[in-house]
Amino acid sequence: MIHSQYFAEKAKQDRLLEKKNQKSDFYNGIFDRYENPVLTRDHAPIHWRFDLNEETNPYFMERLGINAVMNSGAVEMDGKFYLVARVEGADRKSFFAVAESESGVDGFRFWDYPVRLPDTCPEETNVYDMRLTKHEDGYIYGVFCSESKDPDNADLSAAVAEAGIVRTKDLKNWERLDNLKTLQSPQQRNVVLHPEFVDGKYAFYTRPMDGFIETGSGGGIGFGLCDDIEHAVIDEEKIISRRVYHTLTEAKNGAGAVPIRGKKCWINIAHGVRNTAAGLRYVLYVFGTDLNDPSNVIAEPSGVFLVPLGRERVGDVSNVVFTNGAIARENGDVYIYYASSDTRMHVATTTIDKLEDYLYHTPKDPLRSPDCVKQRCELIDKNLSLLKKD
Ligand code: BGC
Ligand code: BMA
Repeated sequence: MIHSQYFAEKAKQDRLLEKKNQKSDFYNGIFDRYENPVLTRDHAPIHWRFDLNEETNPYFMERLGINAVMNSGAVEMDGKFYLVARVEGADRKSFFAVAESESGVDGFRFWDYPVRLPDTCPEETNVYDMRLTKHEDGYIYGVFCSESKDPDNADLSAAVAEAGIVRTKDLKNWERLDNLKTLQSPQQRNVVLHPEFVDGKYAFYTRPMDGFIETGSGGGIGFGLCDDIEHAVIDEEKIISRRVYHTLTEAKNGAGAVPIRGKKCWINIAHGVRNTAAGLRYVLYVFGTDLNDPSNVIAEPSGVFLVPLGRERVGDVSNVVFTNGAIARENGDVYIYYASSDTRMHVATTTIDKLEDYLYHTPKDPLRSPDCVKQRCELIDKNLSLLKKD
């Protein structure tokens, strides 16, 4: 017998899943935010969490809780929006699960089962943050962080982060390939596969790091090529978006969503991290690279693109926004999926034209307060003389 409480919980969840989402009154002209998150722990199917049988679960207790739904890869297939979310169980282990929606801003529903990733690395303990790349070779690749305990370090928390690689055509059957090897860097997180061949090779954005948390000598977002995607090895990583003192990338930065092909450049939405008394603060920033050479940064607007605001500021890891997926449609509309505070998923919408206007017409960071004031006064001068004329 199904426990009667199931029907009450199911009705509550159906109301949540049917809730329409609307643009909020936030305005910056660059993107729109929405009132509600698009995926939360409350979106996780009830049959993932509870034993529905009254005999074996008389109190209708949650047996395998879900703690958070965050950092999701995103892809469009046959006109529908798909997220491969990082779902974190009550046991702190993350796994991947597909949720689909018709509108891209509401109605996301998880499939009945999570992704059953081929289990090829016995030492792998946790997996998270998958980037989905629709590659011109015809596959959808998933590149994610594969984390294992560091066997050579006595510290219980010491871990090793590598980039795992899977591929699929339908988000249902996943083939696992070798983890990425980067000869210059012992650890990798935030690795992204570029959607097109570059010089006939597979191109990856990397994030060289010396240790598990500290990037150490790792100077920023790297770029490297490899011949064989089934046994991917990158000999050389070139740093394309650097960490810079007293900017939003000072502590570390990493590639985020798979770059979007614009009219003038590749649009890269990445994250930057700075250290504060309250811990690491993660924000999003955007840069543009050459359409013919994605390792060459040609547009670098100053400052943050999207920061945690209001309710987004608080969660399991507060003061964090993180993106690892965006969808650009044929008509130029862009849906940026971002998580707040390692807890829930949101969407921001914009267009390729707006992103390129932002990239090319936002002034560059002059890097020093006096120069920033000069830059702002130029804007004020221009505006005040226009206001006087009118
Ligand atoms: C967590 C990630 C986090 C990373 C670095 C991992 O163990 O699962 O969410 O980004 O550590 O702090
Ligand atoms: C990491 C990322 C994310 C996470 C962030 C903040 O380094 O890989 O998984 O959102 O830290 O905790």
